[in-house]
Amino acid sequence: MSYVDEVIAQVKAKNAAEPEFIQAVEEVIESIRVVIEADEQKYRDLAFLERLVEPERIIQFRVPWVDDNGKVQVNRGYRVQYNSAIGPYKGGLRLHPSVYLGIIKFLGFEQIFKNSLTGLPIGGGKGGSDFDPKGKSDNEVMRFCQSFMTELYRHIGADTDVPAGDIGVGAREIGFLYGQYKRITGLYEGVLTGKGLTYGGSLARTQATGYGLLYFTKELLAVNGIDIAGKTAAVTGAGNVAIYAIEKAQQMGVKVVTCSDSTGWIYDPEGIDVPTLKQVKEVKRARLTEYAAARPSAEYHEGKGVWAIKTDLYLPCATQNELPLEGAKQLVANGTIAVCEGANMPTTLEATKYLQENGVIFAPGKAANAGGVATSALEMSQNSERLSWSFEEVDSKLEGIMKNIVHNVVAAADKYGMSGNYVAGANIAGFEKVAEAMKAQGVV
Ligand code: NDP
Ligand code: 2IT
Repeated sequence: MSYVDEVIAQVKAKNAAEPEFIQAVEEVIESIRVVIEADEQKYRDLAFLERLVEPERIIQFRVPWVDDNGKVQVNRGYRVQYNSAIGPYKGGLRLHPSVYLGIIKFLGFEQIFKNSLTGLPIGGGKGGSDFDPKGKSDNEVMRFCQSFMTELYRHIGADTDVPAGDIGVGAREIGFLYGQYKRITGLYEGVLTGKGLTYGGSLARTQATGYGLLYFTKELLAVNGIDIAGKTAAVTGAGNVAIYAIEKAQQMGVKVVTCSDSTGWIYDPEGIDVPTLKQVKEVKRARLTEYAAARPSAEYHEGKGVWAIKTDLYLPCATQNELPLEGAKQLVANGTIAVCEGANMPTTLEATKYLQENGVIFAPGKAANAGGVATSALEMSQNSERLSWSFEEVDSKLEGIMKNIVHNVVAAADKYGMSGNYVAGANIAGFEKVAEAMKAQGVV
């Protein structure tokens, strides 16, 4: 059996109860097969892939907190410190009832290559909890965050591991987490990113993932001879990534007609109204039914199925495996030009393959959504030098980083004879830097 196949079989056997993790590893390892097989014996001798797929450290802990009725609740907290070859661990915290170790491992593994693609010195990590912020009061969220940090603080630091937001973690949660870290350690340092602007946050970090997705998509379309202006788009999700993807798309002359949340989706043929969406999701933390109630032009549909709407671009920005094969078939039938992932791994492996085989330009999340973590790294730089840059400065650096990623991804795919396969291009380009650093640092 080839070395690559051996390692994939081992990963499946050792992590059988973690399908998302297996999916993420299989996608990456399959696409770097060409690189490994060009020098197989060396990689085998170094047990290189076995080391790559094994997190440097997994921390799991109890998170007890008291709800508003005085009842004690217990959640499970995680931080997976995956790979520190090119910098301190960096990656978000996710609060969602679906969180278990396999989700955090898949996200941490993806983060290694994404962070490498940014060109900035950040390693891969991820954390979170099965706590559900929905329906909780601000005080309950605060008590949970304080308890979570009361364990996490001993494992993180501005030069060791720097968490940030992800699903269910935005400015409110980062504020509570930061306050508790500072209270326990006495350190006023850049230990978290996505902080508020009054205490060390960076301008443009809130917008960065969504804006970055559009800078990336525009450049990738341009490489393919297509102008983004005048196109129509479907976006899924209605959170941080989706909202700012829609905002930037509209600034680029793209008409976005959909968004979705965990209960249903909106079709608004006049174009999503961003101020209304922000009011419903950022201020009121309400359901999209409230968006439909406020917009006569909008239709609300229960459940999933945004892919039913015919648009030029499809930008999934909600969660993993939201786009199944059935959806991909519909997108191909609709004549969709490109699918660029704002979320992490929103497209199943079968759906990805179907889109690629049917001529749809497909950009994986680890390249297309890297703008968030890239801007987090810019926040770390500003914290280190104790300065803050203007919105324009951060935003123009972000745009430059995203364009650079496009060109590196395209070049890596070309170099290995897989032109147009941006999944392979992203995985190879991300892997090369990490591999070189790991080799240089010996067996650790
Ligand atoms: P938010 O919590 O702000 O928003 C998530 C959105 O997706 C919400 O609209 C939510 O619905 C919906 N959603 C979440 N889980 C599900 C589910 N299981 N089924 C259906 N819908 C769901 O998170 P973000 O916008 O920050 O994150 C979205 C995606 O982007 C994630 O995959 C995340 O990992 C990824 N990402 C985030 C980055 C960031 O900087 N924040 C950076 C790079 C990637 P509801 O409103 O009902 O909760
Ligand atoms: O998936 C991601 O890249 C994020 N949630 C952002 C991580 C970060 O450290 O900003």
